Amino acid sequence: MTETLLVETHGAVLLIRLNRPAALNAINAQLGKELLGTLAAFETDPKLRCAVITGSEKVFAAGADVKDMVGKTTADMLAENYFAEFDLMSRIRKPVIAAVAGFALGGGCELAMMCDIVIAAENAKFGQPEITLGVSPGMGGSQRLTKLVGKSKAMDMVLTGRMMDVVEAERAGIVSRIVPLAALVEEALAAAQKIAGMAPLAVLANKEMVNAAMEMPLAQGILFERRLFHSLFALEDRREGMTAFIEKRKPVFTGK
Ligand code: CO8
Repeated sequence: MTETLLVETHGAVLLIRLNRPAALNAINAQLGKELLGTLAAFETDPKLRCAVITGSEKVFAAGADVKDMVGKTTADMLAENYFAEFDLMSRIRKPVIAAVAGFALGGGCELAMMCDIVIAAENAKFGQPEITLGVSPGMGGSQRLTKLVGKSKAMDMVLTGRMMDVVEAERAGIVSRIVPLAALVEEALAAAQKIAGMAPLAVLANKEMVNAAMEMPLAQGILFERRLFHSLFALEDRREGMTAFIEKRKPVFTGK
């Protein structure tokens, strides 16, 4: 538990709840620091295999904290390298799931898109409304949204600032599954537990190769995938997984 987060451990799964209700979970410097610190500790804790980031039933996060930013100058933003530390999200090797209910706007939408899987409740709404404030996305929104939904829809979102409901967000590729609001955290935890039960090094490799698809030309990506696939044959867990399948039993993975 920190001032801006509620943190629980569920076996090998870390559940992080953004908790600034009075500001609709707006991301200020403190929340950013505490969230990234918690995720950095998650990454190095061998007992933890998967993380879930969620908000409240009303809001995932309503963006970067406008009250924090309103008085800043360009010199302040450059000197602080404002929110550049969120690059950590691209370097985390373990899977992180966003469980989104309510508003995921601006930096909140960008935070969700930094996660590996977005599971959303029926009331989830996604948007990049920064244009209405006279600014632009600043935590990767113009880039990740465009890769996820294509140019026309990304332009529509970024230039009009309109929100997508969850059905549109799922159809467009931001959301992986829609679940009832009351079951959101439970479903996200179940997905995380499922991942946490897989061979850990294979999980890292699978995440790495899907991410490579976002960055690499196809031929290089396919070669990268094949080489990683080949390398998994060095692992005891690979032999165990295949042997257990043939012996019709559950595999016992050791992370080796
Ligand atoms: N920042 C600060 N405070 C906020 C924010 C925010 N982003 N969003 C809501 N709040 C506060 C409100 O000011 C209000 O506080 P108070 O009670 O003191 O007046 C409280 O939360 C409740 O908000 P509302 O009364 O507005 O609640 P509603 O239910 O009527 O509306 C909305 C909910 C639709 C979510 C509405 O609050 C809203 O539109 N919020 C702003 C959304 C927005 O514009 N987000 C983008 C912010 S900019 C951004 O994210 C840039 C990211 C990149 C930065 C990286 C830099 C490098």
